[in-house]
Amino acid sequence: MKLYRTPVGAVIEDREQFYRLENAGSWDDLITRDDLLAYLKTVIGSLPSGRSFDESSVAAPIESQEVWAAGVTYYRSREARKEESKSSGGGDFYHRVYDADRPELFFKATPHRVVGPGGKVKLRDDACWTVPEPELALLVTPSGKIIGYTIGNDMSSRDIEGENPLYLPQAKVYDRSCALGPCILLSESTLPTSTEIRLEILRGGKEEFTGATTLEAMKRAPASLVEYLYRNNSFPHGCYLLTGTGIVPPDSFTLEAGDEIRITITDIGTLVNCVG
Ligand code: DO4
Ligand code: MG
Repeated sequence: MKLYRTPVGAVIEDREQFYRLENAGSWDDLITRDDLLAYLKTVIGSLPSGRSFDESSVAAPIESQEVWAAGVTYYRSREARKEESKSSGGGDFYHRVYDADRPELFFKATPHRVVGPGGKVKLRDDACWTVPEPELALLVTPSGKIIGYTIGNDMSSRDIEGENPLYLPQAKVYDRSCALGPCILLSESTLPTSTEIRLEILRGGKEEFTGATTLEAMKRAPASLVEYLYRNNSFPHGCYLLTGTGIVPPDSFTLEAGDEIRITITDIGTLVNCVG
């Protein structure tokens, strides 16, 4: 079952039928429920359904949630980080965190820094090397339960991050530095390791970069990332946790204004954003 946020309320997709959820309270009320999937299964029977809905109106699936992110959870990310920070002496940090019990977790965005499907992600004007990071995003309730999954883009300024690891918040957190959507895939079980994450970047309508990975290549379990994030830390509205990137374009690549970024994750869908 999938859940979309639209200007007219939540829309449920179930077996190719769409249901508009009325009088369900706020988006926050809905997505902080530990029993959200079971709840929607019970109410869906009484809702009118249709075979389509206006997908162009879909918003980012966020109201008051913080967005956090994990880093260096894939070997490919470890290697990219080592390379970009070798002249600053930072390479060793990434090597160590990849092998450590404690993951790298960092604050990524507040809701106003997040764009939804079709929204424009931004390049910092003081950065010259920026890439999208296509990541599986976990939806976690206030109690720490993972109730769903969406697609996240952890936009990253690699020159700022590479200059000094202490600049990470500036490389990662700025207006429109994060995209989420298009929907929440609600599931009580973990996603299969065969789940594919695919990144396509189009420039002038032509493919400039494409790459793919699967969850099998992720070094850490989503539940373990959440367990660390929730240690001594509370999330009254729940949160999103991006689980790290396993796809990094070659070092010669940087995003340009007008590029189209398409991120597809099996069973969730495709998140499309332009750079602007
Ligand atoms: O350590 C820097 C950030 C890494 C990151 O965002 C990722 O691996 O996805
Ligand atoms: Mg990342």
